Amino acid sequence: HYSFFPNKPRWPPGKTQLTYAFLPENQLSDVVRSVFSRAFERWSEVMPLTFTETTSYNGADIKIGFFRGDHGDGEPFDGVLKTLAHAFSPPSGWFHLDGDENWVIDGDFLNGSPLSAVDLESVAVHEIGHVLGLGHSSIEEAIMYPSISSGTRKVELTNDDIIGIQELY
Ligand code: TQI
Ligand code: ZN
Ligand code: ZN
Repeated sequence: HYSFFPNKPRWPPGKTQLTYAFLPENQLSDVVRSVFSRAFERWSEVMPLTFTETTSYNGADIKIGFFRGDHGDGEPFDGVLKTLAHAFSPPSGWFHLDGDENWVIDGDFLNGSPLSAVDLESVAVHEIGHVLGLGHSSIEEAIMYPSISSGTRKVELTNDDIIGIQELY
């Protein structure tokens, strides 16, 4: 079953369009940016909020960046595996990914993937859930379940994720 953060924080009711931006220093390719765009779309399909990329990092509601080790928010990253990413509850908008992970995009994971492979879209869909105000789910199939096997892909929202976000928005 889905959960929320303490006090059930959410983005303000009047705000139907949220903007997101990437840390300019990361200089992400179109391929990487499209993974995030797809991940946002999965949520916007089932809730009354839309997500638009903007180039203004400081002005964006949701600020996405890849960082290594200690990056100044008291939650240092730890190299390969263990912590992969984190996002803070609304309306913080901070969404950080561990730059030391072996991020995979559209991998098939059938053969030859390193043991440390982490699917970027799977993690993005999960972290966007946190950015929007969802906590963890006890249902193993849910996107918001707090564990995923490395080298696997899990990007489809389940009913549990959908009912949770629709209770919030
Ligand atoms: N990062 C944790 C996570 O996002 C950070 C965290 C722990 C957290 N407790 C929290 C964030 C409570 C918000 C609220 O869950 S992680 C997974 C999964 C992580 C883990 O790097 O461990 C995914 C990031 F679910 F696969 F285990 C993304 Cl998808
Ligand atoms: Zn951080
Ligand atoms: Zn989580």
